[in-house]
Order: sequence, then structure tokens, then C-alpha cells
Amino acid sequence: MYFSRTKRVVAIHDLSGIGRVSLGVVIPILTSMGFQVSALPTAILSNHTQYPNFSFLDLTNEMRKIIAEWRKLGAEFDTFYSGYLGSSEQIQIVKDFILEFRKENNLVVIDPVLGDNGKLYTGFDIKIVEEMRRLVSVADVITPNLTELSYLLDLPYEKEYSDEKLKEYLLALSAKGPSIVIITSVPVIDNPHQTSVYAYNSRGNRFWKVTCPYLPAHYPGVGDTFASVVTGAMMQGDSLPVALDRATQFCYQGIRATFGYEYDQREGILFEKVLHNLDVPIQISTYELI
Ligand code: PXL
Repeated sequence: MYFSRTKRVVAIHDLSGIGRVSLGVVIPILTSMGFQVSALPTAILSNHTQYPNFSFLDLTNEMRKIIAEWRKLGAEFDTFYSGYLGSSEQIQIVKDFILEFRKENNLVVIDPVLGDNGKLYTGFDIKIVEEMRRLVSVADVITPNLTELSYLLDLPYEKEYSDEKLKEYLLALSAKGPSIVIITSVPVIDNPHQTSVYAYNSRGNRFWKVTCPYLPAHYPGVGDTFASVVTGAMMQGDSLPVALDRATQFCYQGIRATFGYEYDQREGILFEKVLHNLDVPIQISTYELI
């Protein structure tokens, strides 16, 4: 009998009411790219942790209960995609969940959310970092920023990185397990108006770079937006460099749509204004092989 369904992605992130991060970004993006999103929420927050105050309901025990029910249901997923995890115990739960439920040809994307601008996010400590180092070993794809890269590899955080250094770090991260490593928000040396994304795929042993204009503003949740579009693009069958181009261009469109307003940047980018652009094939591709 003919049976067709949309692909399903399990999204393991928190739900923050204000600030456009995590599930508030992941669900609309992946739904609009044509996928069913099953949420495995890790915590409920009033707002993300870059505000000075926030409420935080830890869902570690609830996650165990949800996974137990999914086991009884015989639930299956095409893709596993994790982001903000609230405790080291949670990271272990996620790792065990993926190892138990993953099947051949599934995609596992881990965005190792740890910090930004050289610092860990509020509430995170070295135990979380150590556990995240273990979790990335089960991933097919990881998407650290430079801060997360420095914590995952136990290196000092630096302001500038040469292509050669970045290639070395991409290889070092890939050696821990993931065949695809993507490093986001890399400043371009001597050009404050541009920012790059670097990537490596051990299948084919090729390095990629995508560069786009940089606007001088920091918006929380852009990392979640980027990783969500990469995940959706790969689920749709895009090549790695095309997935990087789509995600970079979408983030840039979202930042452009926001930047002109007098606005509290902590609220994140107004991605809802550009969400429909995900339906349009990319017009100009700018990736480079390095
Ligand atoms: O975008 C990453 C993120 C996700 N979830 C929460 C956060 C942050 C970054 O600050 O605080 C709760």
C-alpha cells in the first residue's frame, strides 16, 4: 500500500516566552520548510538568559517521562536536533535518547549551545561543557560558534583566527565524531563589515567558507535560526555548501529586517517578516572551497 508522510524532526530545546530563541524559532522555521516538529522541551523560561533576570522551570524529569511514552508508542524520527540543554544530567538523557532511537540514515544535528563572546551563558559551568564534549561525539553535524569551539577543544578564546587555524580546529572537532562541523560567526580579519561561516565534511575531505555582510548588532537566537535552516536544508537534500548559503542568507535577511528599527536587541531578529523567503530557492550562491 502506498504510504507517504512528511519527515519528522525531534527538536530538543527550551521554550523561552520572550526573546526569539530555541523552540520559538526552531518550530516555525522547520515547519515552514515542510517538516513535522516533535518538541522535547528541556526547560520553560520567561525569557532567555541574556536578560538579567528570568524564571526557569527545569524539565529534566519530564523529559524522562516523555521519552518513556515515546518508547511505548514506538515513535520514530528522521532527524534529531538539539540546542539549549539546561543541565549536565539533561545532556546525558539526550545522548542516551539518541543512541536508543536513532536508525540508519537518520540525521543527528547537535548545536552545542554553551555561550557567546568568549563567555558561558548564565547558569552554565564546566560540568555542562564536559558533558557537551561527550554529546557531540554522537552527532553527524555540529554548529558551534567560536566561544563554543574554544570550550569544546579546551582552547583560549581569541578575537582572530586564520583559515589555517580554523581548518585545524574543524579537523580536531570532526575527529571527535561528527562528519560535518560548521563554525559560525567568524569575524573576517581586517574587515569589520563581513562575517564568515567555515565548514568541513569528512566525507570528501573538503573545507567550505561562506562570507556575508555584518551589521554591528548582537541578536540572541541567530545561532538557533542558522542551525534550524541548516537542519531543514539538509533534510530537504541540499548539499552542505548550499545549506550554508541558505542559512547565512536567511539570517542576514532577518537581521536586515530588524536593524532599521529602534528596538531592544535582546528580543532577537524579526524572522517572522522574512519566513516566507525559505520557500524561494536561493538566487545567488556565494560559497567557496578553501
Ligand atoms: O539561543 C541560544 C539560547 C537558547 N535558550 C536560552 C538561551 C539562549 C541564549 O542566550 O538563554 C534559554
